[in-house]
Amino acid sequence: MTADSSKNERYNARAAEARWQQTWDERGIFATKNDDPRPKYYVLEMFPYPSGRIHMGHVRNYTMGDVVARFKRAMGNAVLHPMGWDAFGMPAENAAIDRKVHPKAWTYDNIASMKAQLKSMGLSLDWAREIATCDPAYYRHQQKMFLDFLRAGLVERKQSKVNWDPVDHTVLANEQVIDGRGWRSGAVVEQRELTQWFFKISNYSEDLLTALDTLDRWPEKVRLMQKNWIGRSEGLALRFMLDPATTPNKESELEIFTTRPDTLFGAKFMALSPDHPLAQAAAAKNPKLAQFIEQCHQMGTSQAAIDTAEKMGFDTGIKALHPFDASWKLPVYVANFILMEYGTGAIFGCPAHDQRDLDFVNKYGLGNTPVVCPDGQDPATFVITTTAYDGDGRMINSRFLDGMSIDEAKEEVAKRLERETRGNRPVAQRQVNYRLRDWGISRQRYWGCPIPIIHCDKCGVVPVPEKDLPVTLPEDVSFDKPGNPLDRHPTWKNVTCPNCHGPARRETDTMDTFVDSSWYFARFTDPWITTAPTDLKCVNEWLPVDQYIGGIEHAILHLLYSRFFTRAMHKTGHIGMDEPFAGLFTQGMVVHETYRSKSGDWVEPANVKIDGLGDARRATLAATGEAVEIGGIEKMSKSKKNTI
Ligand code: ANZ
Ligand code: ZN
Repeated sequence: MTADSSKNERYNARAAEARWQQTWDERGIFATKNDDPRPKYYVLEMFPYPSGRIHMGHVRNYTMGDVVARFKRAMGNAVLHPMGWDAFGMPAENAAIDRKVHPKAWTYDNIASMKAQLKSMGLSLDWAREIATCDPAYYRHQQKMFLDFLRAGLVERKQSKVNWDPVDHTVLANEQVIDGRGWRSGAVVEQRELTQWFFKISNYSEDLLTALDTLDRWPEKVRLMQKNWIGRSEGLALRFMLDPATTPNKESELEIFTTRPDTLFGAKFMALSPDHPLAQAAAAKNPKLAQFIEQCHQMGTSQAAIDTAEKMGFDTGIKALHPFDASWKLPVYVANFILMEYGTGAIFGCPAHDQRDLDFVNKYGLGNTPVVCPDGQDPATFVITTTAYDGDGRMINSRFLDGMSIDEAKEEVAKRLERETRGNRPVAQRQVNYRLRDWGISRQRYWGCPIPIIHCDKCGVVPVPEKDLPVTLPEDVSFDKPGNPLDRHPTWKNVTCPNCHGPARRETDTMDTFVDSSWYFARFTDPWITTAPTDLKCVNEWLPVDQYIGGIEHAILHLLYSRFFTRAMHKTGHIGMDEPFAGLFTQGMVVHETYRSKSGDWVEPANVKIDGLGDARRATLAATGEAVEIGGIEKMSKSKKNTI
């Protein structure tokens, strides 16, 4: 082939693709009709946050979905392949603070440029269905569903300990705290007590767990992650008697939760969460204990913080009586590794068979007695020193349980204590506990969906009447101070109570942006309907999504929230099924090196100049020559700016 002919035959992408893309647009060939009689196929990629420019992670994700869409179209399906924008969230506010642009202007500018980029990829998307979650035409329906969920008992307002991100000045859900740090800011999260709105996802703990078995086109790994997150435990709630002579206010009993009632004869101590009422009562009379509790509060209460912190306790002087031997007294400690939010916030500690308990007794010199002996070990010589034994075996040192298997011993203890009553109630009851907590959705931020609630001094919490929806965000807001601009706005929050017509205040918290993404896949099936969030016929014909594609980082957050939201929509009549995604593919993560300037700010790869190789590799700011620190290779993300 001569140089000339190769030039002539070469595919001119710039000319050819633009021409064909324009033709596709003009003919609307990727627009999908809801009344198309062919078999329906819904392929969806997780919609992007409009951060400004698409990155390689987007390219990978949307290409995969596009291949599936084109294949299914070629196979004769009516294919739904829509695109939209997960458009609320903090980066827009941060841009407003840093660059004095309005979050709305910033977001819509970004949408325009990213849309142009996606279009230049030639993706076969139905742009007629485009939605942006920051559009009142979208979020009005979300407000309507919030009110429907409230009426259905799926929303609750309660005071609770929350994860407070001191950098982003907002509350984070448990799922958004990773290793004790805010998922976006990376700041160490603090604990605060606030009144918040919660979605009662825990109503569905069992259902969300068992239905995982039906998701046979989901990666096993994601199902396992959700299973562990839901964290079902079968155990016993057991009321220990207390020696009233030792308690602050003559308290006479303490209820604990255990998954190992078989180990009761190995008990060495009891432990209370620092937030347990009995701990609080004791602290009121003991300043040293109060000080210890204060110290515990400074440590994060995320699981990771608790698991890694050194075990610490404070002996309250209170004594508990062993349920099978009232002459056997156990010291009651307040301990930093007991969570108030799980079980009853109190435990009995069996150090031989639980590592946390063993670390604890080894520190406070309380000793241990093994009560489960592994097969093949001589019970006479079996000892535990620094590693607890949590495996199988036969019961030893356990009176009437000796010789039984663990399961037999659990059953025997449960049977005996269930039969026994104190104050007309059984001493013990079988109980199933879940680690899954309700989803706190209140955020003290501007750029989110307003929570449609009015607070009246006379009437309390009053839902905004449906005829007044949407509650829209005011546009004249200032970002010159930290905190929530809605709260500072001179007039927005002042309203009349829909109930008594007296003066009242709007709720100024907005919804977690994960609410926005919990139902957008349903809205795509008919994004035009104004009278309801969904058209029931359309949504039930298209859903569940046949093939959903996105990052594994959403294995718990978005995918669990969406499964909950679909159930809640089902209950309130907005959809006819429980599971939104029949097939799930989690694409691998696109990664890149990270860079930080001297001042600690993340620097985009495009602004970095690299010299040298191997150990001699050095990075500088291309513009100024200032040295830049080369960090780890991490998932491309807007927060670390390591995107190309
Ligand atoms: C005695 C015992 C002996 C336990 C033993 C374990 C091993 P999962 O499986 O996670 O549900 N626990 C109960 N409530 C707690 C709380 N609020 N904070 C911290 N720990 C708590 O584990 C349940 C076990 O975790 C319970 O069983 C309890 O310790 C502890 F050899 O009781 B166990
Ligand atoms: Zn009122």
